[in-house]
Amino acid sequence: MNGDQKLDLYDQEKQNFLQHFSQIVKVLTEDELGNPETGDAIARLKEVLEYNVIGGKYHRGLTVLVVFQELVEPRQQDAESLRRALTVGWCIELLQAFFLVADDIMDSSLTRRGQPCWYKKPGIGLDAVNDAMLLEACIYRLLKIYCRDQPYYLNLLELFLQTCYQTELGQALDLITSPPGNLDLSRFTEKRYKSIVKYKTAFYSFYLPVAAAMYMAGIDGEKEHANAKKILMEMGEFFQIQDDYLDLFGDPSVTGKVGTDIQDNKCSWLVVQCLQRASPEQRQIIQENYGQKEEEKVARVKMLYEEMDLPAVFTQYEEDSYCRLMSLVEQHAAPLPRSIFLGFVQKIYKRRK
Ligand code: GPP
Ligand code: MG
Ligand code: MG
Ligand code: MG
Repeated sequence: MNGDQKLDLYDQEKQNFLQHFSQIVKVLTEDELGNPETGDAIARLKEVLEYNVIGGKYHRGLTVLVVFQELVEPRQQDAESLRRALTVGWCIELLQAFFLVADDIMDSSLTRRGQPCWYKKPGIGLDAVNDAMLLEACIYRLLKIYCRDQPYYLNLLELFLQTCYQTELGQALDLITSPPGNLDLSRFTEKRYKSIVKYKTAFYSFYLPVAAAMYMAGIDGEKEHANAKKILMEMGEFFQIQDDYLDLFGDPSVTGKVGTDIQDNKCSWLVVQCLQRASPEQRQIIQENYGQKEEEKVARVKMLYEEMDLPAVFTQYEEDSYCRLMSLVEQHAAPLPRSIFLGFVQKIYKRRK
């Protein structure tokens, strides 16, 4: 099966995946909604789920389902097993919602998925911190309800816990490399950049969904996981570089979010590339304008990036990265079918959101 057919598989499964969400909400809320002690909190949880888990691309969650179906023989794909794969897919979407609600507070973002960030809603504010933690707790409630009798239950638990830890380390690196009001351009190195994105994005967005499906299919060997990880981490780095590019050069009506990386003093791929190529005068422009909220200063940085042809540098990087990924898939996909990785690549390459 080639990448194009796989693209269809994601599209085909999307309706099925989305339809399962109402069951997820039901399982997480129905027993307690009428409880006189916690009923009000559960009603709040329902609202949090409906606002924050829906509206994205669902690539991570769908990947669990698609990869599971590719790894398990059709006759072993009974209704129960498929329901568990759908649920674990939703657990990854819950994890993503947990991270995004918290990340938007830390990044002072305004919009997400085309609507106001949850903490920006009237009456929510920093109560969103607790809502993020509730989203996280739901992951483990679902895993217990659906998977506790499965032989892979402990592997899944450890995988989710470990991935949370890695992502939180990555977020810590992201934050300490961008202290507000304290610009130090020597921090923005390629090396630091790679560590940040490996930890904050690649583990949870790429390794996690494929690894979860592998465990569910009974594939738990270290070698198999290390091979898959090698490809998926490279994809994760590529994906975050796109995210950084789109933060400034994407269309907010398509991405659903307005960029804040320049204002937030972020160690973005763009600023790292800019500094690698900048003349002393150009470096001075960054020194004077980066990491501040004034619109003119942000516009000056964007103008410099354009003068330095960074959009073309990005396009070239995208081509090179695609070739590198294809060769990694050739070398490291086995024993998994290549189509697993190719389908995922097709979903992200040349994306605009
Ligand atoms: C993406 O960074 C990384 C995350 C969303 C992980 C957050 C992790 C936590 C532990 C909270 P980003 O800020 O560039 O994403 P976006 O552009 O979507 O805001
Ligand atoms: Mg962030
Ligand atoms: Mg952010
Ligand atoms: Mg971003």
